[in-house]
Amino acid sequence: MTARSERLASLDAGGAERVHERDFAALSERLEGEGVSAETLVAEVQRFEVALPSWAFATGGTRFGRFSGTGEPRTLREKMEDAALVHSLTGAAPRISLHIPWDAARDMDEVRADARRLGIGFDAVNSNTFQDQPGQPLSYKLGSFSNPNPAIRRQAIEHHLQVIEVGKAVGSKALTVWLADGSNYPGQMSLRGSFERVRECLEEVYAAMPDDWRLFTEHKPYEPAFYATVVQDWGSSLLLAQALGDRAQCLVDLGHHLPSVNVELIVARLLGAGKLGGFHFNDSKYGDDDLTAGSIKPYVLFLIFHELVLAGRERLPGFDPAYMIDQSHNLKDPIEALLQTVDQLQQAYAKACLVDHARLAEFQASGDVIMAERTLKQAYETDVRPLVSEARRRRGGALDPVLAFRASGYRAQKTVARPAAPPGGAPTHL
Ligand code: RM4
Ligand code: MN
Ligand code: MN
Repeated sequence: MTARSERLASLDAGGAERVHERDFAALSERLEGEGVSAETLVAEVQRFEVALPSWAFATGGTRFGRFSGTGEPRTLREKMEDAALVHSLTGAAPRISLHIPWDAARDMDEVRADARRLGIGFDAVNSNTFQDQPGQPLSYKLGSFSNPNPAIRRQAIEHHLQVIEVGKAVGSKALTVWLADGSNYPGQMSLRGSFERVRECLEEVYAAMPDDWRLFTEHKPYEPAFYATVVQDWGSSLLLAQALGDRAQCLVDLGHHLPSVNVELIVARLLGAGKLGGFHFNDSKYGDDDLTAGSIKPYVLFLIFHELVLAGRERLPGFDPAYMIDQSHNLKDPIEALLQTVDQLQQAYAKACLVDHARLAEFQASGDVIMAERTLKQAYETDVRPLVSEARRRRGGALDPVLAFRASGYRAQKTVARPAAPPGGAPTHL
């Protein structure tokens, strides 16, 4: 633990508040000295919101194994309870993103009533043609939208139409499509034909969406396809979004890039094209590792937010990114990992808000490389934790959500209330 959180942990609630207030006052004074209003920044951080993935509340796994924790949610209602808790502690995660059919429910009225009672809403709905479901007539083993068999493509389209119906029922405003389609060996699949078929199917899905919805296409370089993935990169994703129309945009999952790819540059390109739809936040060292956002490359996360804050301040046409988390919690308590993630995102966002854009533009124009870089570092190296804690507090959240969660006894209580699901019974992130 850092000194600050150690201090907060060792104090009673009143003591922690006092330490926080002192830290916040000191930071505010420092910022005011630099001509920055702490109040304005707190208000900006208070407006930051991110959606929680329903599939991240149970322990994830790898193809080698899964080591589940206790008290994990077994039903959509239980996942929504956990989501509501994350929102109450952070004040920044008011919506859950559903994955169909993992979250398919018989009674949508009940789902809506649960959400109302818990005070949460619904974000983008996600389709799934990367697995075969029990009783499904045709297999996606060799692709869904890209499959040369029209009956398989039809089945995949029908699935997406059902996902849209679920989304309509809960009040979603977007559909995220990630396809596992691809091939493992040269010659297995027509490289051009497969892409054309994906585009054609997506056109039909796009046409079926309500007018106020957006469609997000999500690229990924490899896995499960190990030779050629149909929507493998942001270029493919952009081609699709451009072919579909104004309400189709690209979703950037931070882990869906090969090592050393410049993700903030991709974000800038998509922003420039008016096609940046949103994010799946996570972090990675090697591939689609789905680790906690900011855990491996916090500076990259900041640089991405810098592009976003800049685009927002410049009022770039069509700028309305959907912020979502996509993580797999194999080792950490899923709720703790999500609390940590939201905090990391709030910090990266707050730091990006601190960048002096006017000075940066001057240094860029005069070719002062060092001072331009220092302008970014100046913001990045500011300890914004008191500011983020204050924003959380004003939205009814906790100063330190992870510590508050541990003190609450929630997991122990759920361990009793939610005995382990039978094997294969609990849908989860793979
Ligand atoms: C994929 C991709 C999708 C997510 C699935 C579970 O790798 O990131 O967004 O829906 O995992
Ligand atoms: Mn994703
Ligand atoms: Mn992924």
